[in-house]
Amino acid sequence: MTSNPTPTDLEELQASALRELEQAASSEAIEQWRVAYLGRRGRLTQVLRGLSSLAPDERRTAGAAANRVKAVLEERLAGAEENVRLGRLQAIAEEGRIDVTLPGRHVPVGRLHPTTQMVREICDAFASMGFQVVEGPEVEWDYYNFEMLNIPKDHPARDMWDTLWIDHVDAQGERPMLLRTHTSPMQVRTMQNAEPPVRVVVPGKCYRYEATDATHEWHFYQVEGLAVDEGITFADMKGTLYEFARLIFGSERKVRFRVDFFPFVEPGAEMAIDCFVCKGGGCNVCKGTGWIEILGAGMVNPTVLEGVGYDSSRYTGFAFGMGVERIAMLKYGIDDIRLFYGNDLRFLQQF
Ligand code: FA5
Repeated sequence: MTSNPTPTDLEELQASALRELEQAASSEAIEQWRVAYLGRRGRLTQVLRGLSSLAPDERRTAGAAANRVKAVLEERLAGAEENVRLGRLQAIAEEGRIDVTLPGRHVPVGRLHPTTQMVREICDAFASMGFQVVEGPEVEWDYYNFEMLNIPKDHPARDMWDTLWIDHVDAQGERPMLLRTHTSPMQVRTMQNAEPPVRVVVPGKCYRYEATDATHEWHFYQVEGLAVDEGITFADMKGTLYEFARLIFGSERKVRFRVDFFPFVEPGAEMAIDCFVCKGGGCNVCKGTGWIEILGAGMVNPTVLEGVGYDSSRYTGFAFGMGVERIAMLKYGIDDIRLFYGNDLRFLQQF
């Protein structure tokens, strides 16, 4: 059928083409069919080429008929390609089908680290008494960590805090930068930035160049407290800390204050609670004494107040500092501080 196609020839060509297309189930088969009929050497293309040898009248009629066939074939080709595409999508959907009747998969939910929980509990207790929560830098200047806290260079009191120094040397050849050994530098920073009345608690991480054991870590958390105003007395400090101990350890707790020394307070004290395991009778937890020390405290030293520009004849205040992990150990009966940072889920999941 290279020339002179009759209408019957074209009808047959169309019929056989459509029959074959119906059998073509894959995109490869469809492509083969396209090449066989509509490709450059395809059967219909040849018919169209043959038209040029016809007389003009015949060419017009046969040409129109052949173009109609071409349009039909092209349309059905597009339809067949679309069907294959839809079939493929359907298969993918079937494969990834969601069975809504299956039981759900367990999604493990994280929780706050016990230290974080304890920090929040302690801060909440003081917030309920009107203290504001503030935070400060862990990399600190010697100036704030020691000097402004009434601990000048070469003072023996510096030995109370084994310090990790930062490798930064100033013009005098000294190392003025360190990892803060306590949260007390925030007493100074807070007072420098505010006029009394001041009531803040400062949770944060501290570092010490210390060998670790069951009660000592080289990094641990403290919560600092500071209250400065006109007329604040030692009795205010005792009342505040007593209330704190009862909020954290229960309303039955008794509290004991004994004298202690910190250069930035005068007088200084340590506070202990009666042992909640033996109720004061003496046991392992309290090492037979009936009391457990929980924090250092005292009236802010007038030297520190004057250092930040406060008038120490007008203002007085108290400050305190406690170890967060130690409080959590007491509260939950944990016997080794190293458990907090051992990354052992069996320990952490208990909180
Ligand atoms: C201080 O650090 C003072 N800044 C506290 C203070 C503040 C006193 C304000 C007066 C006024 P001390 O070195 O005792 O004091 O530490 C306070 C608490 O931090 C300790 O009672 C303990 O609970 C905790 N602590 C100290 N060293 C470690 C350590 N290596 N590991 C874990 N906790 C520690």
